[in-house]
Amino acid sequence: MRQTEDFRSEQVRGVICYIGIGSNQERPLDQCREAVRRIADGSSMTLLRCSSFYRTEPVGFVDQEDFVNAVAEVRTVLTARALLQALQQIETEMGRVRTTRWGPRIIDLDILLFGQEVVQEGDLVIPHPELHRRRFVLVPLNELASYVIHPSFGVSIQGLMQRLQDESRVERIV
Ligand code: PH2
Ligand code: MG
Ligand code: MG
Repeated sequence: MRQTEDFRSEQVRGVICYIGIGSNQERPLDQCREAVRRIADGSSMTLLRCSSFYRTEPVGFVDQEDFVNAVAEVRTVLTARALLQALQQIETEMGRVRTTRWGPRIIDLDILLFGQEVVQEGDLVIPHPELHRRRFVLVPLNELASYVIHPSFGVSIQGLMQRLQDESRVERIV
């Protein structure tokens, strides 16, 4: 019994989350890799897996460079709010300056899913409100989490992929 509890406390504690990673400035692939490295090195979360990296057509504000996008799977004991702060700290340390919404960025780290939690608190909305509409999110997320259920829609990621209308370009690079 003791062994089981040790195992639970060390290995099973925390929530599995999916983080969207994006960049379209200053060697975007390197920026995305650097973000993954910082996620893995920090003490506040454990990197479990990372998707492939994709070159993607800009969505929303289209007159900007292509993005590189990926998704990281992490386990964390942080609350969703504290995870947001940890990710914003990485963005700031990597030189992110907040300018136009949907405009160019050196790094963007978005909480896509936080276990099965649904959060609606102004600046913190989980699942990410655009997740189901964006090919550049769903393609890498589907690599890691095709059977995971979107907690607001009750549909798997694979199911969202099948319903996806966005036809923008998403090409696997590595
Ligand atoms: N992020 C945005 C707006 N548009 N387009 C692509 N392809 N990839 C992104 O990460 C992205 C975007 C705002 O966060
Ligand atoms: Mg974003
Ligand atoms: Mg963001």
